[in-house]
Amino acid sequence: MNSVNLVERFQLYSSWRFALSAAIARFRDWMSDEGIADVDGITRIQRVLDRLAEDRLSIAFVAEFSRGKSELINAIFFADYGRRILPSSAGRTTMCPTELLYNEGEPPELRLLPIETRARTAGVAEYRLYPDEWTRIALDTGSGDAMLEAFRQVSATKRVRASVASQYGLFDPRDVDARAAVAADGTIEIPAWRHAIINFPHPLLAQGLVILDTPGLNAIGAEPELTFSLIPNAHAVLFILAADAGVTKSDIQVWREHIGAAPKGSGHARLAVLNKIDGLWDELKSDGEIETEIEKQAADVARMLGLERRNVFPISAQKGLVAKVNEDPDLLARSRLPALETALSRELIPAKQEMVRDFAAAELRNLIAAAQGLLATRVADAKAQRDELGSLHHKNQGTMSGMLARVKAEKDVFERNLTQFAAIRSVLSRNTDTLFMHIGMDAFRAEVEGTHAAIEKSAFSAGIIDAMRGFFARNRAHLEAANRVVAEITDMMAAMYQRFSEDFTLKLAMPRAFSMLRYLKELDRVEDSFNRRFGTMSLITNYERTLTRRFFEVIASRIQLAFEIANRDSEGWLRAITNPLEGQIKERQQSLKRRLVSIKRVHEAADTLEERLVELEDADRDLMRQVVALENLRLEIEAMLDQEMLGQEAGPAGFDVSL
Ligand SMILES: Nc1nc2c(ncn2[C@@H]2O[C@H](COP(=O)(O)OP(=O)(O)OP(=O)(O)O)[C@@H](O)[C@H]2O)c(=O)[nH]1
Ligand SMILES: [Mg+2]
Repeated sequence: MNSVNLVERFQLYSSWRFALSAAIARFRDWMSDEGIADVDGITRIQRVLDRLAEDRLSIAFVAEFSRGKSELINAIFFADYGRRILPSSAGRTTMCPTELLYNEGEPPELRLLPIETRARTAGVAEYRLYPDEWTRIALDTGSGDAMLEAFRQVSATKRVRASVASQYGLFDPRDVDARAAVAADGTIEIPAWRHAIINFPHPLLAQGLVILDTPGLNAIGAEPELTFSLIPNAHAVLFILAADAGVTKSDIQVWREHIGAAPKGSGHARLAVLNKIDGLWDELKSDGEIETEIEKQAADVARMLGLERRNVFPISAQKGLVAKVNEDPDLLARSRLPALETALSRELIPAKQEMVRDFAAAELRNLIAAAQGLLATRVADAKAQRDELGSLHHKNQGTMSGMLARVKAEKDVFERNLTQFAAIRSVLSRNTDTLFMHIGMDAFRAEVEGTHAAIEKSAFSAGIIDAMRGFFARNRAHLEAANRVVAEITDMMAAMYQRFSEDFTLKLAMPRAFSMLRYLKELDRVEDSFNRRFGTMSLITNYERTLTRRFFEVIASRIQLAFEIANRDSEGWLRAITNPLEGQIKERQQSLKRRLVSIKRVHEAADTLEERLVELEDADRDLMRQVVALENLRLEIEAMLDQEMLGQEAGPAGFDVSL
């Protein structure tokens, strides 16, 4: 089997991203040096570059406690350090969701959000904006021991009174098991931190990899950020079971409530891992017997999760780590870790590349076409002027004034049409107002407040659930209405473009396609997580009511983000469909003016004709140089966009859509 491992493939992907960015940056510099793009055009190119630079690939590890999440992260990503980077030990180890990432420009450090912040309604996402709310521990990346010591913080716990834990949403007095955990002095052990972010200059993290390690069920269920944001947004989620524990009820609960099926066509991978198969390596059994035993367990897992067998990966994270550290290829093969890495990289990276490529291609092709259109119009105008002046060689008063009259008439017709363009602009501006009435933030905030009020009012869980359902439904209706307006604007502008291309030989690229689909999908995704988590809830206690309120905060902030992006994208799109047309209209006006002036000048003093023609030829050569340079830049970018270095090997394991 060809096992390009995840790390190598991710590096290939990163270098592709850098090379594409470099080509786009050359395009941007050229456009700005030659003065071809307006400010908006440069901003749009820059936005593509920013997005490529910020591109992240996130992998979440989700499971009940002690299944080996942290060990697996160590084995896949950090074996090079020759030791365990993340703490992994028997019993509950990782106590808070832990993100490993690297933001260059920020110091290597561990950022810890105190558990006490759970007493307030603000979600983790909000706290991210306030660095002073986090406890920060500098990482001495030169010393392995110091780093290990720092990372141990993710396991930190503290004891608080049960009533305090309840206030944090970490203790449900009705839960028998939870009550049993209360000590004689009335205290209970809770995590010391709510969330940890490790800013760590590992090469993969520096290239945009984000790893999310999670604690077991109790903590996942209580942190809405995980349910509605971090887990559903991860590009890949690995769900881990342990061969020694089998598939327990709480494993199934984690799977059902937090992972389940990935939305179709989302490009998000969901893999199941059966860890700790080394527990089945019994020296008194033959290899065949062991193999049969592993097969049987993997088949059981597949059946219980409703997956195909080939989507379950039996591995030993621990032996995989040891094998990598000791460079022991036999043990590595036996750990079966490479098969998981191969599957993960085949699933994950091509899908990710596709998404980035689609976004960059749509925007760049549109920008390039606009630049080509502008140059083509300039070329055509220059030619018209040259022909005109050329024919003046054998001038006489008659042809001269005839020509003046013709250009004047052309200018008049063009300007009359501009008044029509102004009329369309005012229709466009009315449409734009309607569009922003639907997706504007004021309307959205009103929805949030209305839903809050409805939640507060209802005494029963059904009422609360209905209020939230209504929130989803109304926002969906807004987005759908916005979509219809976008379609109207598109039709109108397309007709306009066609007019100006046909009647006035402007070379225009068709308006960029746009719709609300992306934001509707995001809404679906959040609602999906909501249904999974709350769909079966029947009774609601006070404790759960607090929890629900907190969940709504996170749901609202996720959707708010989608609306904010929808607003920003809509504004960008409106500029993208109007600016090139306006730019070309202005150019044409100037060119008509120039033509009039130069005929007049030749008319008045015939000796300037030769000079004018030489000038025009120079300008023409300049234009041709630009056309060629633009074509070269276009080819270079297209070559990068087409580069297919990732998905070539014969089909992936072929995950069924239900996974
Ligand atoms: N035998 C065996 N033990 C493993 C393997 N992977 C992990 N373990 C052990 O299982 C225990 C739990 O591993 P962790 O990595 O801490 O598990 P976790 O899922 O991160 O657990 P929490 O952080 O508590 O949620 C540790 O003692 C590991 O050494 C494996 O492949 N084989
Ligand atoms: Mg752990």
